[in-house]
Amino acid sequence: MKISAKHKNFNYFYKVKIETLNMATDLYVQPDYYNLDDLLTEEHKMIRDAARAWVKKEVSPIIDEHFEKATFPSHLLKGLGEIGAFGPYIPEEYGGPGLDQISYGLIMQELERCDSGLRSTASVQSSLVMYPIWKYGSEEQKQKYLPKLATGEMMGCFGLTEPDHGSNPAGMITNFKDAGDGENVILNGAKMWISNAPFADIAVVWAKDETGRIHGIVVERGMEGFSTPEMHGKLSLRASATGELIFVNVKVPKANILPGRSGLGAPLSCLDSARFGIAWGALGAAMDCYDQALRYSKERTQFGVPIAAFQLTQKKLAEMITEITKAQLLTFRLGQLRNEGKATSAQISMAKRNNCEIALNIAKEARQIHGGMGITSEYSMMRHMANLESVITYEGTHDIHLLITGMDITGIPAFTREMPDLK
Ligand code: TGC
Ligand code: FAD
Repeated sequence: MKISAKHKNFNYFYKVKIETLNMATDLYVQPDYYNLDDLLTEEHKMIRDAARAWVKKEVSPIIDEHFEKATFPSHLLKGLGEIGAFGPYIPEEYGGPGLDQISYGLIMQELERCDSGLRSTASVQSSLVMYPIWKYGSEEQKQKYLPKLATGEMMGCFGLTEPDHGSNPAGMITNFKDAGDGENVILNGAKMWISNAPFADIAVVWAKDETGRIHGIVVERGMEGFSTPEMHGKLSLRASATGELIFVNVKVPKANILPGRSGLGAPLSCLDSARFGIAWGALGAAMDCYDQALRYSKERTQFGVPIAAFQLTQKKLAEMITEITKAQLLTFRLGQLRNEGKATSAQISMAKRNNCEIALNIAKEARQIHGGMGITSEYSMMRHMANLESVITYEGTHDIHLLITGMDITGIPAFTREMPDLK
Protein backbone atom coordinates (compact mmCIF):
# COMPACT_ATOMS: atom_id res chain seq x y z
CA MET A 1 0.00 0.00 0.00
CA LYS A 2 1.31 3.43 -0.93
CA ILE A 3 0.24 6.48 1.02
CA SER A 4 1.08 9.93 -0.23
CA ALA A 5 3.34 11.76 2.24
CA LYS A 6 1.26 14.81 1.44
CA HIS A 7 -1.86 13.23 2.86
CA LYS A 8 -3.44 15.30 5.57
CA ASN A 9 -3.34 12.41 8.03
CA PHE A 10 0.35 12.89 8.50
CA ASN A 11 0.12 16.61 9.25
CA TYR A 12 -2.72 16.04 11.62
CA PHE A 13 -0.92 13.18 13.33
CA TYR A 14 2.16 15.24 14.12
CA LYS A 15 0.11 18.24 15.20
CA VAL A 16 -2.07 16.51 17.76
CA LYS A 17 0.07 13.62 18.94
CA ILE A 18 1.96 15.47 21.67
CA GLU A 19 -1.07 17.45 22.88
CA THR A 20 -3.09 14.27 23.12
CA LEU A 21 -0.55 12.27 25.06
CA ASN A 22 -1.17 14.41 28.12
CA MET A 23 -4.95 14.48 27.93
CA ALA A 24 -6.60 13.09 31.02
CA THR A 25 -10.19 12.96 29.78
CA ASP A 26 -9.90 9.96 27.48
CA LEU A 27 -7.52 7.37 28.91
CA TYR A 28 -8.21 4.67 26.32
CA VAL A 29 -5.50 2.07 25.83
CA GLN A 30 -6.20 -0.49 23.14
CA PRO A 31 -6.34 -4.15 24.25
CA ASP A 32 -4.15 -6.35 22.02
CA TYR A 33 -3.79 -9.71 23.76
CA TYR A 34 -2.53 -11.62 20.72
CA ASN A 35 -0.12 -8.91 19.45
CA LEU A 36 -2.20 -8.18 16.39
CA ASP A 37 -0.36 -4.89 16.01
CA ASP A 38 2.59 -6.97 14.77
CA LEU A 39 0.49 -7.83 11.70
CA LEU A 40 -0.24 -4.20 10.85
CA THR A 41 2.02 -2.14 8.59
CA GLU A 42 3.57 1.11 9.81
CA GLU A 43 1.06 2.94 7.59
CA HIS A 44 -1.87 1.12 9.19
CA LYS A 45 -0.66 2.11 12.63
CA MET A 46 -0.09 5.72 11.63
CA ILE A 47 -3.58 6.00 10.14
CA ARG A 48 -5.14 4.40 13.19
CA ASP A 49 -3.15 6.54 15.61
CA ALA A 50 -4.09 9.70 13.71
CA ALA A 51 -7.77 8.77 13.94
CA ARG A 52 -7.38 7.94 17.64
CA ALA A 53 -5.61 11.20 18.40
CA TRP A 54 -8.28 13.18 16.57
CA VAL A 55 -11.10 11.35 18.38
CA LYS A 56 -9.49 11.88 21.79
CA LYS A 57 -8.95 15.56 21.17
CA GLU A 58 -12.05 16.56 19.22
CA VAL A 59 -14.80 14.08 19.99
CA SER A 60 -14.41 12.49 23.43
CA PRO A 61 -14.81 15.82 25.29
CA ILE A 62 -18.11 16.68 23.56
CA ILE A 63 -19.82 13.40 22.65
CA ASP A 64 -21.83 12.96 25.87
CA GLU A 65 -23.40 16.38 25.53
CA HIS A 66 -24.48 15.62 21.96
CA PHE A 67 -25.80 12.21 22.98
CA GLU A 68 -27.78 13.70 25.87
CA LYS A 69 -29.22 16.53 23.77
CA ALA A 70 -29.70 14.30 20.71
CA THR A 71 -27.80 16.71 18.48
CA PHE A 72 -25.46 15.88 15.63
CA PRO A 73 -21.98 17.42 16.00
CA SER A 74 -21.81 18.80 12.46
CA HIS A 75 -18.65 20.80 13.18
CA LEU A 76 -16.77 17.46 13.13
CA LEU A 77 -17.40 16.78 9.42
CA LYS A 78 -14.31 18.64 8.19
CA GLY A 79 -12.09 16.76 10.65
CA LEU A 80 -13.59 13.42 9.63
CA GLY A 81 -12.63 14.26 6.06
CA GLU A 82 -9.10 15.19 7.17
CA ILE A 83 -8.44 11.89 8.94
CA GLY A 84 -9.58 10.00 5.84
CA ALA A 85 -12.85 8.71 7.32
CA PHE A 86 -14.90 9.54 4.22
CA GLY A 87 -14.21 6.91 1.57
CA PRO A 88 -10.83 5.70 2.87
CA TYR A 89 -10.48 3.27 -0.07
CA ILE A 90 -11.64 5.71 -2.76
CA PRO A 91 -8.71 6.29 -5.17
CA GLU A 92 -6.82 9.56 -5.08
CA GLU A 93 -8.00 10.44 -8.61
CA TYR A 94 -11.48 10.92 -7.11
CA GLY A 95 -10.24 12.80 -4.04
CA GLY A 96 -10.04 9.83 -1.65
CA PRO A 97 -6.94 8.70 0.28
CA GLY A 98 -6.69 5.41 -1.66
CA LEU A 99 -6.14 3.25 1.41
CA ASP A 100 -6.73 -0.48 1.82
CA GLN A 101 -9.62 -2.24 3.54
CA ILE A 102 -7.77 -2.80 6.82
CA SER A 103 -7.14 0.95 7.05
CA TYR A 104 -10.86 1.52 6.46
CA GLY A 105 -11.64 -0.95 9.25
CA LEU A 106 -9.16 0.62 11.65
CA ILE A 107 -10.60 4.11 11.14
CA MET A 108 -14.15 2.79 11.74
CA GLN A 109 -12.89 1.02 14.87
CA GLU A 110 -11.42 4.22 16.28
CA LEU A 111 -14.59 6.19 15.57
CA GLU A 112 -16.96 3.65 17.12
CA ARG A 113 -14.60 3.18 20.04
CA CYS A 114 -15.87 6.65 20.91
CA ASP A 115 -19.44 6.53 19.59
CA SER A 116 -21.39 4.38 17.11
CA GLY A 117 -23.18 7.46 15.78
CA LEU A 118 -19.89 8.99 14.68
CA ARG A 119 -18.96 5.78 12.87
CA SER A 120 -22.43 5.62 11.34
CA THR A 121 -22.01 9.05 9.77
CA ALA A 122 -18.67 8.02 8.31
CA SER A 123 -19.65 4.55 7.14
CA VAL A 124 -22.83 5.76 5.44
CA GLN A 125 -20.84 8.45 3.62
CA SER A 126 -18.10 5.93 2.67
CA SER A 127 -19.84 2.65 1.93
CA LEU A 128 -23.38 3.64 1.13
CA VAL A 129 -22.87 6.89 -0.77
CA MET A 130 -19.31 7.05 -2.16
CA TYR A 131 -19.03 3.30 -2.78
CA PRO A 132 -22.09 3.00 -5.10
CA ILE A 133 -21.11 6.17 -6.97
CA TRP A 134 -17.55 4.88 -7.36
CA LYS A 135 -18.57 1.34 -8.34
CA TYR A 136 -21.71 1.97 -10.38
CA GLY A 137 -21.61 5.68 -11.29
CA SER A 138 -20.71 7.24 -14.64
CA GLU A 139 -17.36 9.04 -14.93
CA GLU A 140 -19.26 12.33 -14.83
CA GLN A 141 -21.08 11.34 -11.60
CA LYS A 142 -17.80 10.27 -9.99
CA GLN A 143 -16.09 13.57 -10.85
CA LYS A 144 -19.10 15.58 -9.74
CA TYR A 145 -19.68 14.00 -6.34
CA LEU A 146 -16.71 12.00 -5.01
CA PRO A 147 -14.11 14.74 -4.35
CA LYS A 148 -16.59 16.84 -2.37
CA LEU A 149 -17.88 13.81 -0.47
CA ALA A 150 -14.30 12.88 0.49
CA THR A 151 -13.71 16.18 2.27
CA GLY A 152 -17.14 16.38 3.91
CA GLU A 153 -17.95 19.54 1.94
CA MET A 154 -20.88 17.49 0.59
CA MET A 155 -22.70 14.89 2.68
CA GLY A 156 -24.84 11.99 1.53
CA CYS A 157 -27.32 9.41 2.77
CA PHE A 158 -28.58 6.04 1.52
CA GLY A 159 -32.26 5.24 1.09
CA LEU A 160 -33.12 1.55 0.98
CA THR A 161 -35.45 0.88 3.95
CA GLU A 162 -39.12 1.83 3.64
CA PRO A 163 -41.85 2.00 6.29
CA ASP A 164 -43.20 -1.41 5.21
CA HIS A 165 -39.99 -2.95 3.86
CA GLY A 166 -37.05 -3.27 6.26
CA SER A 167 -35.56 -6.76 6.26
CA ASN A 168 -37.19 -7.38 2.89
CA PRO A 169 -36.01 -4.50 0.66
CA ALA A 170 -36.98 -6.45 -2.48
CA GLY A 171 -40.61 -5.51 -1.71
CA MET A 172 -39.94 -1.75 -1.95
CA ILE A 173 -42.61 0.44 -3.53
CA THR A 174 -40.58 3.61 -4.20
CA ASN A 175 -40.57 3.91 -7.98
CA PHE A 176 -39.79 6.13 -10.94
CA LYS A 177 -41.38 6.56 -14.34
CA ASP A 178 -40.21 8.24 -17.51
CA ALA A 179 -41.21 11.93 -17.42
CA GLY A 180 -41.81 11.86 -21.17
CA ASP A 181 -39.52 14.85 -21.82
CA GLY A 182 -36.55 12.73 -22.84
CA GLU A 183 -34.44 14.01 -19.93
CA ASN A 184 -36.07 13.22 -16.59
CA VAL A 185 -37.80 10.58 -14.52
CA ILE A 186 -40.52 11.18 -11.90
CA LEU A 187 -39.77 9.66 -8.50
CA ASN A 188 -42.42 8.77 -5.90
CA GLY A 189 -42.29 6.97 -2.56
CA ALA A 190 -40.79 7.19 0.92
CA LYS A 191 -37.78 5.87 2.81
CA MET A 192 -37.52 5.60 6.59
CA TRP A 193 -34.76 5.33 9.19
CA ILE A 194 -32.20 7.08 7.01
CA SER A 195 -28.91 8.05 8.73
CA ASN A 196 -27.60 11.52 7.78
CA ALA A 197 -30.88 12.33 5.96
CA PRO A 198 -31.69 15.56 7.86
CA PHE A 199 -28.50 17.30 6.69
CA ALA A 200 -27.47 15.36 3.58
CA ASP A 201 -26.89 17.27 0.34
CA ILE A 202 -27.57 14.16 -1.75
CA ALA A 203 -29.34 10.84 -1.28
CA VAL A 204 -28.49 7.61 -3.09
CA VAL A 205 -32.02 6.21 -3.38
CA TRP A 206 -33.00 2.70 -4.46
CA ALA A 207 -36.21 2.64 -6.49
CA LYS A 208 -38.00 0.46 -9.04
CA ASP A 209 -38.38 1.38 -12.70
CA GLU A 210 -41.55 0.67 -14.69
CA THR A 211 -40.55 -2.98 -15.11
CA GLY A 212 -39.95 -3.44 -11.36
CA ARG A 213 -36.13 -3.48 -11.68
CA ILE A 214 -34.24 -1.76 -8.83
CA HIS A 215 -31.86 1.13 -9.68
CA GLY A 216 -29.77 3.59 -7.68
CA ILE A 217 -30.58 7.24 -8.34
CA VAL A 218 -28.90 10.34 -6.90
CA VAL A 219 -31.46 12.81 -5.56
CA GLU A 220 -30.21 16.27 -4.66
CA ARG A 221 -31.49 18.50 -1.87
CA GLY A 222 -33.54 21.29 -3.38
CA MET A 223 -35.25 19.16 -6.01
CA GLU A 224 -38.92 20.04 -5.91
CA GLY A 225 -41.06 17.49 -4.04
CA PHE A 226 -38.09 16.06 -2.06
CA SER A 227 -38.08 16.47 1.74
CA THR A 228 -36.12 14.93 4.64
CA PRO A 229 -38.01 15.26 7.95
CA GLU A 230 -35.96 14.33 11.01
CA MET A 231 -37.05 11.37 13.16
CA HIS A 232 -37.14 12.14 16.89
CA GLY A 233 -37.45 10.07 20.05
CA LYS A 234 -34.53 7.69 19.45
CA LEU A 235 -33.10 6.29 22.69
CA SER A 236 -30.11 4.98 20.74
CA LEU A 237 -27.59 6.57 18.36
CA ARG A 238 -28.67 9.94 19.68
CA ALA A 239 -25.62 11.79 18.34
CA SER A 240 -26.47 10.65 14.80
CA ALA A 241 -29.18 12.35 12.76
CA THR A 242 -31.86 10.03 11.35
CA GLY A 243 -34.69 10.99 9.04
CA GLU A 244 -37.17 10.07 6.35
CA LEU A 245 -36.84 10.69 2.63
CA ILE A 246 -40.11 11.68 0.98
CA PHE A 247 -40.55 11.91 -2.77
CA VAL A 248 -43.67 13.47 -4.24
CA ASN A 249 -43.42 13.64 -8.02
CA VAL A 250 -39.73 14.58 -7.85
CA LYS A 251 -38.31 15.33 -11.30
CA VAL A 252 -34.82 13.78 -11.38
CA PRO A 253 -32.52 13.92 -14.44
CA LYS A 254 -31.92 10.54 -16.08
CA ALA A 255 -28.24 11.46 -15.83
CA ASN A 256 -28.56 10.90 -12.05
CA ILE A 257 -29.35 7.18 -12.41
CA LEU A 258 -26.31 5.03 -11.59
CA PRO A 259 -25.71 3.21 -14.89
CA GLY A 260 -23.27 0.50 -13.77
CA ARG A 261 -25.53 -2.02 -12.03
CA SER A 262 -29.21 -2.66 -11.37
CA GLY A 263 -31.14 -5.24 -9.32
CA LEU A 264 -31.18 -5.85 -5.55
CA GLY A 265 -27.57 -7.08 -5.72
CA ALA A 266 -26.44 -3.45 -6.25
CA PRO A 267 -27.57 -2.07 -2.87
CA LEU A 268 -26.71 -5.37 -1.17
CA SER A 269 -23.10 -5.10 -2.40
CA CYS A 270 -22.91 -1.64 -0.78
CA LEU A 271 -24.19 -3.23 2.43
CA ASP A 272 -21.29 -5.69 2.25
CA SER A 273 -18.88 -2.77 2.46
CA ALA A 274 -20.82 -1.06 5.25
CA ARG A 275 -21.28 -4.27 7.26
CA PHE A 276 -17.51 -4.83 7.01
CA GLY A 277 -16.97 -1.38 8.57
CA ILE A 278 -19.54 -2.13 11.28
CA ALA A 279 -17.74 -5.37 12.20
CA TRP A 280 -14.60 -3.33 12.92
CA GLY A 281 -16.57 -0.53 14.56
CA ALA A 282 -18.61 -2.65 16.98
CA LEU A 283 -15.37 -4.30 18.06
CA GLY A 284 -14.03 -0.81 18.84
CA ALA A 285 -16.99 -0.20 21.18
CA ALA A 286 -16.28 -3.55 22.89
CA MET A 287 -12.58 -2.67 23.29
CA ASP A 288 -13.49 0.66 24.90
CA CYS A 289 -15.84 -1.02 27.41
CA TYR A 290 -13.24 -3.62 28.35
CA ASP A 291 -10.49 -1.02 28.73
CA GLN A 292 -12.61 1.05 31.12
CA ALA A 293 -13.76 -1.98 33.11
CA LEU A 294 -10.19 -3.24 33.54
CA ARG A 295 -8.96 0.16 34.75
CA TYR A 296 -11.94 0.71 37.06
CA SER A 297 -11.65 -2.75 38.61
CA LYS A 298 -8.05 -2.07 39.63
CA GLU A 299 -8.90 1.36 41.09
CA ARG A 300 -12.18 0.63 42.89
CA THR A 301 -11.77 -0.86 46.36
CA GLN A 302 -14.42 -2.80 48.30
CA PHE A 303 -13.94 -5.05 51.34
CA GLY A 304 -10.40 -3.67 51.55
CA VAL A 305 -9.21 -4.89 48.14
CA PRO A 306 -9.55 -3.75 44.52
CA ILE A 307 -12.63 -5.37 42.99
CA ALA A 308 -10.24 -6.84 40.35
CA ALA A 309 -9.11 -9.22 43.11
CA PHE A 310 -12.47 -10.98 43.20
CA GLN A 311 -12.77 -14.12 41.11
CA LEU A 312 -16.15 -13.08 39.77
CA THR A 313 -14.71 -9.80 38.44
CA GLN A 314 -11.80 -11.67 36.88
CA LYS A 315 -14.22 -14.10 35.22
CA LYS A 316 -16.02 -11.17 33.59
CA LEU A 317 -12.78 -9.53 32.46
CA ALA A 318 -11.21 -12.79 31.25
CA GLU A 319 -14.29 -13.64 29.20
CA MET A 320 -14.38 -10.15 27.73
CA ILE A 321 -10.76 -10.20 26.54
CA THR A 322 -11.23 -13.72 25.17
CA GLU A 323 -14.23 -12.63 23.07
CA ILE A 324 -12.45 -9.45 21.97
CA THR A 325 -9.37 -11.40 20.90
CA LYS A 326 -11.44 -13.94 18.92
CA ALA A 327 -13.30 -11.07 17.24
CA GLN A 328 -10.05 -9.23 16.48
CA LEU A 329 -8.67 -12.32 14.72
CA LEU A 330 -11.90 -12.85 12.77
CA THR A 331 -12.01 -9.21 11.76
CA PHE A 332 -8.37 -8.93 10.76
CA ARG A 333 -8.62 -12.04 8.59
CA LEU A 334 -11.77 -10.64 7.01
CA GLY A 335 -9.77 -7.49 6.22
CA GLN A 336 -7.11 -9.56 4.48
CA LEU A 337 -9.77 -11.41 2.47
CA ARG A 338 -11.47 -8.17 1.52
CA ASN A 339 -8.12 -6.68 0.43
CA GLU A 340 -7.71 -9.71 -1.84
CA GLY A 341 -11.28 -9.36 -3.15
CA LYS A 342 -12.11 -12.79 -1.71
CA ALA A 343 -14.42 -12.03 1.25
CA THR A 344 -17.89 -13.49 0.71
CA SER A 345 -21.07 -11.70 1.78
CA ALA A 346 -21.75 -14.52 4.22
CA GLN A 347 -18.30 -14.12 5.82
CA ILE A 348 -19.01 -10.42 6.29
CA SER A 349 -22.42 -11.25 7.81
CA MET A 350 -20.81 -13.58 10.32
CA ALA A 351 -18.35 -10.90 11.47
CA LYS A 352 -21.02 -8.18 11.66
CA ARG A 353 -23.31 -10.44 13.68
CA ASN A 354 -20.63 -11.81 16.00
CA ASN A 355 -19.03 -8.46 16.75
CA CYS A 356 -22.34 -6.71 17.49
CA GLU A 357 -23.31 -9.51 19.85
CA ILE A 358 -20.04 -9.61 21.77
CA ALA A 359 -19.93 -5.81 21.96
CA LEU A 360 -23.40 -5.64 23.46
CA ASN A 361 -22.60 -8.40 25.98
CA ILE A 362 -19.29 -6.77 26.91
CA ALA A 363 -20.96 -3.37 27.37
CA LYS A 364 -23.44 -4.99 29.79
CA GLU A 365 -20.72 -6.78 31.76
CA ALA A 366 -18.52 -3.66 31.87
CA ARG A 367 -21.44 -1.71 33.26
CA GLN A 368 -21.90 -4.29 36.00
CA ILE A 369 -18.23 -3.95 36.97
CA HIS A 370 -18.75 -0.21 37.40
CA GLY A 371 -21.64 -0.72 39.82
CA GLY A 372 -23.76 2.43 40.21
CA MET A 373 -21.14 4.56 38.44
CA GLY A 374 -21.78 2.48 35.35
CA ILE A 375 -25.12 4.11 34.75
CA THR A 376 -23.69 7.64 34.63
CA SER A 377 -22.39 9.49 31.58
CA GLU A 378 -18.98 9.68 33.26
CA TYR A 379 -18.36 6.29 31.63
CA SER A 380 -19.34 5.35 28.11
CA MET A 381 -20.78 1.83 28.57
CA MET A 382 -24.44 2.83 28.82
CA ARG A 383 -24.09 5.02 25.73
CA HIS A 384 -22.35 2.19 23.87
CA MET A 385 -25.05 -0.25 25.02
CA ALA A 386 -27.85 2.01 23.83
CA ASN A 387 -26.07 2.66 20.52
CA LEU A 388 -25.35 -1.01 19.91
CA GLU A 389 -29.08 -1.76 19.98
CA SER A 390 -29.25 0.13 16.67
CA VAL A 391 -26.05 -1.37 15.32
CA ILE A 392 -27.30 -4.91 15.96
CA THR A 393 -30.51 -4.02 14.05
CA TYR A 394 -29.45 -1.92 11.07
CA GLU A 395 -27.58 -3.19 8.03
CA GLY A 396 -29.47 -6.47 8.50
CA THR A 397 -30.86 -7.56 11.87
CA HIS A 398 -29.09 -10.10 14.08
CA ASP A 399 -31.50 -12.82 12.94
CA ILE A 400 -31.23 -11.95 9.25
CA HIS A 401 -27.44 -12.41 9.48
CA LEU A 402 -27.96 -15.74 11.25
CA LEU A 403 -30.19 -16.81 8.36
CA ILE A 404 -27.56 -15.66 5.84
CA THR A 405 -25.05 -17.99 7.54
CA GLY A 406 -27.69 -20.73 7.62
CA MET A 407 -28.37 -20.31 3.91
CA ASP A 408 -24.65 -20.28 3.11
CA ILE A 409 -23.92 -23.56 4.88
CA THR A 410 -27.07 -25.44 3.89
CA GLY A 411 -27.81 -23.90 0.50
CA ILE A 412 -31.44 -23.39 1.60
CA PRO A 413 -32.83 -19.84 2.06
CA ALA A 414 -35.11 -19.66 5.11
CA PHE A 415 -36.18 -16.02 4.80
CA THR A 416 -39.66 -16.68 3.50
CA ARG A 417 -42.39 -19.16 4.31
CA GLU A 418 -45.97 -19.76 3.29
CA MET A 419 -48.52 -17.90 5.39
CA PRO A 420 -50.15 -20.58 7.59
CA ASP A 421 -53.92 -20.96 7.45
CA LEU A 422 -54.95 -19.62 10.88
CA LYS A 423 -58.63 -20.64 10.64
P1 TGC B 1 -31.79 -12.63 -2.75
O1 TGC B 1 -32.76 -13.26 -3.73
O2 TGC B 1 -31.04 -13.48 -1.82
O3 TGC B 1 -30.76 -11.72 -3.56
C1 TGC B 1 -31.16 -10.81 -4.56
C2 TGC B 1 -29.98 -10.57 -5.48
O4 TGC B 1 -28.93 -9.95 -4.73
C3 TGC B 1 -27.76 -10.81 -4.74
N1 TGC B 1 -27.17 -10.69 -3.41
C4 TGC B 1 -26.09 -9.96 -3.17
N2 TGC B 1 -25.30 -9.25 -3.98
C5 TGC B 1 -24.28 -8.60 -3.43
N3 TGC B 1 -24.02 -8.61 -2.11
C6 TGC B 1 -24.81 -9.30 -1.24
N4 TGC B 1 -24.58 -9.27 0.08
C7 TGC B 1 -25.91 -10.02 -1.76
N5 TGC B 1 -26.88 -10.79 -1.21
C8 TGC B 1 -27.65 -11.18 -2.24
C9 TGC B 1 -28.28 -12.19 -5.05
O5 TGC B 1 -27.28 -12.98 -5.61
C10 TGC B 1 -29.38 -11.87 -6.03
O6 TGC B 1 -28.79 -11.55 -7.27
P2 TGC B 1 -29.53 -11.92 -8.66
O7 TGC B 1 -28.56 -11.49 -9.69
O8 TGC B 1 -29.75 -13.40 -8.59
O9 TGC B 1 -30.80 -11.13 -8.64
O10 TGC B 1 -32.58 -11.49 -1.97
P3 TGC B 1 -33.77 -11.62 -0.93
O11 TGC B 1 -34.82 -10.65 -1.36
O12 TGC B 1 -34.15 -13.05 -0.69
O13 TGC B 1 -33.10 -11.01 0.41
C11 TGC B 1 -32.04 -11.61 1.05
C12 TGC B 1 -31.74 -10.84 2.36
C13 TGC B 1 -32.85 -11.01 3.37
C14 TGC B 1 -30.46 -11.44 2.90
C15 TGC B 1 -31.53 -9.33 2.04
O14 TGC B 1 -32.70 -8.74 1.59
C16 TGC B 1 -31.02 -8.57 3.22
O15 TGC B 1 -29.83 -8.51 3.48
N6 TGC B 1 -31.94 -7.91 4.03
C17 TGC B 1 -31.53 -7.02 5.09
C18 TGC B 1 -31.81 -5.60 4.67
C19 TGC B 1 -30.75 -4.67 5.16
O16 TGC B 1 -29.65 -5.03 5.57
N7 TGC B 1 -31.02 -3.37 5.08
C20 TGC B 1 -30.06 -2.38 5.41
C21 TGC B 1 -30.53 -1.00 5.04
S1 TGC B 1 -29.23 0.19 5.05
C22 TGC B 1 -28.89 0.43 6.65
O17 TGC B 1 -29.36 -0.19 7.55
C23 TGC B 1 -27.91 1.49 6.89
S2 TGC B 1 -27.54 1.73 8.54
C24 TGC B 1 -26.45 2.94 8.30
C25 TGC B 1 -25.63 3.33 9.46
O18 TGC B 1 -24.51 2.77 9.63
O19 TGC B 1 -26.05 4.31 10.13
P1 FAD C 1 -38.30 -5.69 10.38
O1 FAD C 1 -37.77 -6.10 9.07
O2 FAD C 1 -39.75 -5.37 10.49
O3 FAD C 1 -37.93 -6.82 11.44
C1 FAD C 1 -38.59 -6.94 12.72
C2 FAD C 1 -38.16 -8.26 13.35
O4 FAD C 1 -38.56 -9.34 12.52
C3 FAD C 1 -36.64 -8.37 13.51
O5 FAD C 1 -36.33 -9.01 14.71
C4 FAD C 1 -36.23 -9.25 12.33
O6 FAD C 1 -35.04 -9.99 12.58
C5 FAD C 1 -37.45 -10.17 12.23
N1 FAD C 1 -37.56 -10.72 10.87
C6 FAD C 1 -37.85 -10.06 9.72
N2 FAD C 1 -37.83 -10.91 8.68
C7 FAD C 1 -37.49 -12.11 9.18
C8 FAD C 1 -37.28 -13.41 8.59
N3 FAD C 1 -37.39 -13.62 7.28
N4 FAD C 1 -36.96 -14.42 9.41
C9 FAD C 1 -36.82 -14.24 10.75
N5 FAD C 1 -37.00 -13.05 11.36
C10 FAD C 1 -37.33 -11.99 10.57
N6 FAD C 1 -31.92 1.95 6.44
C11 FAD C 1 -31.48 2.57 5.31
O7 FAD C 1 -31.88 2.23 4.20
N7 FAD C 1 -30.55 3.57 5.38
C12 FAD C 1 -30.06 4.02 6.57
O8 FAD C 1 -29.21 4.92 6.58
C13 FAD C 1 -30.54 3.42 7.77
N8 FAD C 1 -30.11 3.88 8.97
C14 FAD C 1 -30.69 3.39 10.12
C15 FAD C 1 -30.39 3.98 11.35
C16 FAD C 1 -30.99 3.51 12.52
C17 FAD C 1 -30.70 4.19 13.82
C18 FAD C 1 -31.87 2.40 12.47
C19 FAD C 1 -32.49 1.85 13.72
C20 FAD C 1 -32.16 1.82 11.25
C21 FAD C 1 -31.60 2.31 10.07
N9 FAD C 1 -31.95 1.78 8.82
C22 FAD C 1 -31.49 2.36 7.67
C23 FAD C 1 -32.98 0.74 8.72
C24 FAD C 1 -32.50 -0.65 9.11
O9 FAD C 1 -31.71 -1.21 8.10
C25 FAD C 1 -33.75 -1.50 9.40
O10 FAD C 1 -34.27 -1.04 10.63
C26 FAD C 1 -33.41 -2.98 9.47
O11 FAD C 1 -33.02 -3.48 8.21
C27 FAD C 1 -34.62 -3.81 9.98
O12 FAD C 1 -35.80 -3.44 9.34
P2 FAD C 1 -37.13 -3.12 10.22
O13 FAD C 1 -36.72 -2.11 11.25
O14 FAD C 1 -38.18 -2.75 9.26
O15 FAD C 1 -37.45 -4.45 10.96
